[in-house]
Amino acid sequence: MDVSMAHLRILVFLLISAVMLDKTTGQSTRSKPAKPKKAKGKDEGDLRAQINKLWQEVNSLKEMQALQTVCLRGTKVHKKCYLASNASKHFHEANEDCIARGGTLAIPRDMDENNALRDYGKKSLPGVSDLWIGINDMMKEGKFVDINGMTLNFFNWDRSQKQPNGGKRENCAMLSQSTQGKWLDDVCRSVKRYICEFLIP
Ligand SMILES: [Ca+2]
Repeated sequence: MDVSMAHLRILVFLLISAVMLDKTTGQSTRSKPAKPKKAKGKDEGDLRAQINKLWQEVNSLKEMQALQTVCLRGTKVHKKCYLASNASKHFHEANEDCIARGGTLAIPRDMDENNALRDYGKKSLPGVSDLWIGINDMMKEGKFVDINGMTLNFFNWDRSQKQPNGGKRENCAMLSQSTQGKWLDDVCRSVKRYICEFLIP
């Protein structure tokens, strides 16, 4: 946090300096004999390119800072930030809310992530059992994929309850505290709490 804040300040300073320099050179060229047009155009182009590059860096640092802020409130696991929702929503609304914040519904990709998500859910949403995760079989019954339609390599269904067992009626997956983090399918229009995940660069 401190490091990127410092970076941000330096970059903003450089940016202001570059703009000032642009003004000064702009003024001084007036008093001097006019340079050939082509060269002046090139200088301006270079300066503009440099300013654009600085802006890009400022923006990417801002993004990183935003993610770190998310993680200050949420929790950081491996290369992900988890942040619990404040409200209960339908599966689609829940995912749209996560996307609007720059993430997606949490998708546990292996047992470590699943356990981390379960533990974070227990801590941040006490008393809440069921959480939407970014997994569904809306496109093809029985073929569960992630929120982007990509194939999954990890599943954690509650086989003791023969999950998923909802057929065409239940196409969205949830992680349940009452089954120690195992997954169950449910009706996508039912309303649940959820956790968003954000990938950290
Ligand atoms: Ca289904």
